[in-house]
Amino acid sequence: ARATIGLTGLATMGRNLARNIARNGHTIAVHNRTTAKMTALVDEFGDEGDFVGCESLEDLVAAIERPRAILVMVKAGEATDAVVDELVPLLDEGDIVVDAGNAHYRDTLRRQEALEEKGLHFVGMGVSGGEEGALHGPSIMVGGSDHAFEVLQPVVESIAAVVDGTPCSAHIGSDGAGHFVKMVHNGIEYADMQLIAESYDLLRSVLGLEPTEIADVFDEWNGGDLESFLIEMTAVVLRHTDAETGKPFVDVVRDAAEQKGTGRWTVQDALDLGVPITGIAEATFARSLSGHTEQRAAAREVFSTTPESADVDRDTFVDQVRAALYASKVVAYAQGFDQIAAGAEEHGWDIDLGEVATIWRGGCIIRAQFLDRIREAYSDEPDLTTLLTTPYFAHAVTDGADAWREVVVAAVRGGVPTPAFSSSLAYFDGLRRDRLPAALIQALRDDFGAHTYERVDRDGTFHTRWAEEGKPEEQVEE
Ligand code: 2AM
Repeated sequence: ARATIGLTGLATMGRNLARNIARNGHTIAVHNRTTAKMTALVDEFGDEGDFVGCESLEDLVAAIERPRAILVMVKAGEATDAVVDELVPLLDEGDIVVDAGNAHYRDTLRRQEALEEKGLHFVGMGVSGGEEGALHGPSIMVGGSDHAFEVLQPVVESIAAVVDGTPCSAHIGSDGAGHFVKMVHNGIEYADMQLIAESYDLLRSVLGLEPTEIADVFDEWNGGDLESFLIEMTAVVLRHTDAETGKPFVDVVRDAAEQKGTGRWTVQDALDLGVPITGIAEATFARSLSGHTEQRAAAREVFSTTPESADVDRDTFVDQVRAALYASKVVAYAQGFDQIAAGAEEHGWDIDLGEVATIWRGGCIIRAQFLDRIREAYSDEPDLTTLLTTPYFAHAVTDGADAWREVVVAAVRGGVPTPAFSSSLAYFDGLRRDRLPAALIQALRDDFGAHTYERVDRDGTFHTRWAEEGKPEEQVEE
């Protein structure tokens, strides 16, 4: 046995991770169900590092030093279970099986429990950054035992992206914590992209700008607080011309957004936890709406509209959209971090939220300057109630509030749908309101369902029996 680590499943992500590991000086044993993919990797990239090609899982297991660490990079779901089941009888106590795919964290919880019973360690490793990240340095969220993390740490830290000398990898917590945080990361990515898409739509529909002009706006934004991978990429995509037609690329792409499911998982989980992640939820629903092409065609026929461009000053409006985008982004992240905090509480994970922000600064799709501000906020105050009220973000939201309203008004008036902008503003207004109409909802619930209510002026739980014929109204304490 001479390999430090093993990996089975050499599709694009697996192959790139294996190359990244080898390039960083670790001897890696590689295996794939279809052997040709393994030999192709070794033939093509063998000179990048020290690969041990293995034709069977038995060979793979035999090639790795103990305690063994084996990355499983097969399709999420049944394939992962099948491979784990095949591996388990070949392993020895203390060995570590790592699922570095996009598993649902509940599957990770289940698998961890099953392997723990057999004296093995199961790690759910969230890897963000797509194919490029996997090869050049992803953001890595590890969920598993301390022992497993200690064994994996040298490899994980050497392959992760690095920002300011700090690797973008961390031991998030036990069992499903890594995949959970990766899930919320993807949810935030949905919100980020939806906010960018709404900004683009407003600049195009309200101001009548061309995609290349909007690309210039995004480039400019990328020089400020909004600096991030996604803003930068938006400029690149908007400037791109379709080779076939010569049209702006964005105009030849069918406008039905797809999803692999992590946004949906995030929303489902937030509903269970009772955390209002309105930005992520609206982003997910906006993708669903775009995909309902038959309903859209039917609605277009009956309610045909062309969004009206408004008579607004270009520079003023561009800056208002920037402020609205930033304020809405602050809300989306505050909500996402709330969900992580709630998940940690629910599952008993000791998650360091500042560390989560730190390891998202590089490698992953939502990498951004902005995350440094979140990191600072949590290092100043680890038990923060909401990111919104920390000085830096409070300032951004308060400063941008007027612009935010102007943009939402312009959108509503012009018939440009901005669900993420609007719902984020509603969330902000909801949080800061002195009295919410929830009081009326409680009163109604007590009226029709005897669900009881509390009073503002004294403790206790009450129910009001409303006056009936011959009987006066009566409040009873429950
Ligand atoms: P393959 O090359 O033999 O198809 C992505 O599909 C990766 O997961 C591929 O490496 C694929 O192997 C592997 N994979 C999918 N289902 C699998 C299974 N049931 N057992 C083993 N590997 C599987």
